[in-house]
Amino acid sequence: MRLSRYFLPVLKETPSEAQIVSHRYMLRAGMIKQQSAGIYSWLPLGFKVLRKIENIVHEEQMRAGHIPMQMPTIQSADLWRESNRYDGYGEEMLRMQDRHGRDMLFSPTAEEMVTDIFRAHVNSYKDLPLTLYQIQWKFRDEIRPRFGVMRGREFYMKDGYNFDLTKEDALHAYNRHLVSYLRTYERMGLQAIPMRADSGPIGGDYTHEFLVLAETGESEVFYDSEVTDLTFGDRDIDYDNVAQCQGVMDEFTARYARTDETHDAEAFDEVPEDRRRIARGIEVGQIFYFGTTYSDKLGATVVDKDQKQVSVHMGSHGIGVSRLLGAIIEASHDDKGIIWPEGVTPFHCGIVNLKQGDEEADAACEALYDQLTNAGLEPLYDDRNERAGGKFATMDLIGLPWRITVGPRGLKNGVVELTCRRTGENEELTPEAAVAKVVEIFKPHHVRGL
Ligand code: P5A
Repeated sequence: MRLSRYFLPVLKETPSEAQIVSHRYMLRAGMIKQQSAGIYSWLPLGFKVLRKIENIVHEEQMRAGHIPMQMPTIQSADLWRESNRYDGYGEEMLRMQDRHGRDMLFSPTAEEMVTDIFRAHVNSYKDLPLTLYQIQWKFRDEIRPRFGVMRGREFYMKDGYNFDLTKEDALHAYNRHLVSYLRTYERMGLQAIPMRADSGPIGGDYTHEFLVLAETGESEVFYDSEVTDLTFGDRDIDYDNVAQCQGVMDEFTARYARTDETHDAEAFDEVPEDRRRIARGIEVGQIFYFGTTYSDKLGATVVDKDQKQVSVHMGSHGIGVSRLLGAIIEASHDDKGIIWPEGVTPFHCGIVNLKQGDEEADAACEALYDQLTNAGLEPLYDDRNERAGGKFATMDLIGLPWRITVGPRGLKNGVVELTCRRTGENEELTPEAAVAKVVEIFKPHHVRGL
């Protein structure tokens, strides 16, 4: 993309309504625009990162054997009356009527609807196990929407639902989700710690939240500092392998890590004092096992091997896709702007032309642009007639992890400059070597299209 042709409405001033850094930078970098409280337009740069995150979530869900689909945002109240959640959900549910006076609602989650699909089409244990998921807009009329996309009213969520014959099978699905979530967050450059949590309006007594540690997080968390040493890394996971998934689950949840809702001061005291931590965290996902709660109420049964009708065991699993943008920025920024991890960066590499209009500099930038593009990367070429300082400030603000700077002086010596946004380190390289290095850096971060 050439910046002169892009739509990147960066703001010079820091918007006064934004209280936390991720919200400030998302507004300043022209990623989002608020349209109503907690409701945002996703401008091109923000939309690009949203799609990158979404694609990683899809890849990891499909790798775990889960099946993508899409359900509507507007649902009938009757389905929610069947599960007894229509009245109980309270003010957070946005309710409306259609022209025939039928009660409708904007889906805050989709346990009921997916169970309705299941009961209409699945009759036999032979069709299990089954996990369906979607990435879809949700609406919750939060009492206090704040911090930009962090607590929105309209937000983008991956929601998945497993259907299993037995509790054991459903607990395997739970573990499988835990494993796939760890891998998902790590690909985004995040450490998200699974913590024992409270199930809230989703129900059930078996649930973990995934928290990214950040001072601006809304949840108070208590944990053994050893949990922060755990990484998922490059493990080869067979998602059908029950023992292997259980092993990862045990390894990651053996140490004390809880949100304030489930905090147990006595148990926490058993953690050695120098490892006890009280901090804040951003909830970027939550997984639930709730057994037959919904399948009993909605009549989602299958015949088992003995031809008996049994309710299926279920769980649901959510990732806050739009919230993740905020979480990533909270975890990765400096005083100049965002620092995108390679896995989610909107463009892979910036190209800054120090002397627009200089024949050689222009030609060198065009060549770099073509070579990076041909290698399957997306460069952002700042081809505007602007001062170098302004170009650097924009690149730093929008957070591209790598930048190639091209100027007549370097070109005389046959070199350009490659700069790492995170460390600030500069390296003089031939244009070919700079391209080769950037291509190499992004090899492990390739996100396939869908
Ligand atoms: C699991 C999927 C559920 O709704 N039903 C389907 C279950 N879980 S949850 O914990 O309530 O939400 C899942 C994740 O969505 C994000 N989230 C939000 N993001 C932005 N703004 C909000 N108002 C908001 N509410 C929830 C969180 O990341 C949460 O973990």
